[in-house]
Amino acid sequence: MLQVLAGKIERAEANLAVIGLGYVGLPVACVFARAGFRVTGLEIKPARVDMINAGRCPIDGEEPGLPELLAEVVAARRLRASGDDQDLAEADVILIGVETPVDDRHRPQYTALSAACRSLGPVLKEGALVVVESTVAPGTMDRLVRPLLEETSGRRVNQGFYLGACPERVMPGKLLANLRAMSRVCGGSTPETAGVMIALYRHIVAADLDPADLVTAELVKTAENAYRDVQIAFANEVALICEAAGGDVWLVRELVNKSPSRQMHLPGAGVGGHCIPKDPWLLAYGARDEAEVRLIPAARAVNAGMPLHMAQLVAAALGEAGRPLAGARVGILGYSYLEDSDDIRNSPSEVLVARLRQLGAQVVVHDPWVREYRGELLDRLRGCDAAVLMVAHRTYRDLDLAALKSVLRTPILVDGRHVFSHQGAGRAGLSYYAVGVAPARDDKGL
Ligand code: SAJ
Repeated sequence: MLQVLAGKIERAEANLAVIGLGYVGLPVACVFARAGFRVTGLEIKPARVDMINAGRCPIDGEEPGLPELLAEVVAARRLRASGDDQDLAEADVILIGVETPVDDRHRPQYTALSAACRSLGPVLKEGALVVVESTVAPGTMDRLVRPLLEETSGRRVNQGFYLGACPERVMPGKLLANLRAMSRVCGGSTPETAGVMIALYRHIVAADLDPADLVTAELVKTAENAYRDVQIAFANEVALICEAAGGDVWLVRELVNKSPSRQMHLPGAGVGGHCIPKDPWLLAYGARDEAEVRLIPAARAVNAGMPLHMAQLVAAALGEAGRPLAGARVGILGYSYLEDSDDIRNSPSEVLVARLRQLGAQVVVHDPWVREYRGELLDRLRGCDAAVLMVAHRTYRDLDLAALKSVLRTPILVDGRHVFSHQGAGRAGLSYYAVGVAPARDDKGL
């Protein structure tokens, strides 16, 4: 059966279905449709189904090429969105790209993934290949997806259907580019299944396609993001030590990275987004109760603490100026989680704003990329007692600090992303505080 499927895939004649038409599912549905496959997209939100079938892209933000590609493949009737599970019955290959968040106790929430399996199982075609693209904790394919599909389809894996994990490596703003340019791990329920997955993804991926088993695919994706979180946490911890020890973490980082095979990451105001704050917990969950996991939670705590550290820097700066935080007016520059992005998921600024308000400050927010916070920056910050740089948007790099000083009630600038400098702020008459730079050092101007 698998060889028959392999032939249909080679010839792009296999019927494809994608469950979940979000950041992951929609781009992959479009590029497989462009590659010649007939693709049915299953989406639970009716408004999204209608938008897609009208050829309109439901994803916010700038996604170069995606709106045009979507319109093209819908017009060519190669991609159709549907809310009806029965439309899965004809699919030879089904990709699942639904959300896999963690709850406030950092445990995976597989409601959407389980629902996708339960809706697919009863109509799963004999010999079909099911590939999960969502990021899942190691062990999830074998402990949750396989049994659910076997139970609801009445078929056994590697006999009545085949199973794969091919974790997505998408990045908002580069969805189509990354899909083609980034390598993928094709984890199969058998080595032959991994081979068929490689034949499938070869239609849309120009980079390496690495065969693996299911758990390896799960481990790679969660480990690559946990790696980044731990690296950022190390940089942040060195920043905190520099503040206490009278150092400048940016100078320290520059010199450390001159040492061979050192790549100290960027310290800053926090770690947001849809991947990095979540995937380390998925990796940790894979240890279950067998392996002791200490570094990953510790790194998460360091990074989650950085927005609170920003609140401490603001309080210290106001204290130096003889103004209590309670009742002060604080201006936040940047609300998205990443520079030049409108994505606010897990934004560090959200944590800072809540903390400052909890401590009695009035807070105003500016962000040229986020609809509700757009507007004239200097107008927004007029009368504030501190300006706090949280996101290194390009537009902030050109900010006229003298003009900023002229509208502030108290001339304080707190820099969470090393966009400005002590010298530049000083020339504009601003008191400058920065993550990783000791205030005492500022006085010496070393
Ligand atoms: N951040 C730091 N210091 C750093 C790097 C990032 O504080 O040195 C912060 C950012 O400000 C942001 C958060 O971490 O708040 C995440 O930034 P990110 O650059 O990791 O961007 P993401 O969240 O979009 O991560 C994605 C991930 N890609 C996938 O999951 C497929 C990640 O694996 C990539 O490494 C990352 O893009 C990338 O390299 O750009």
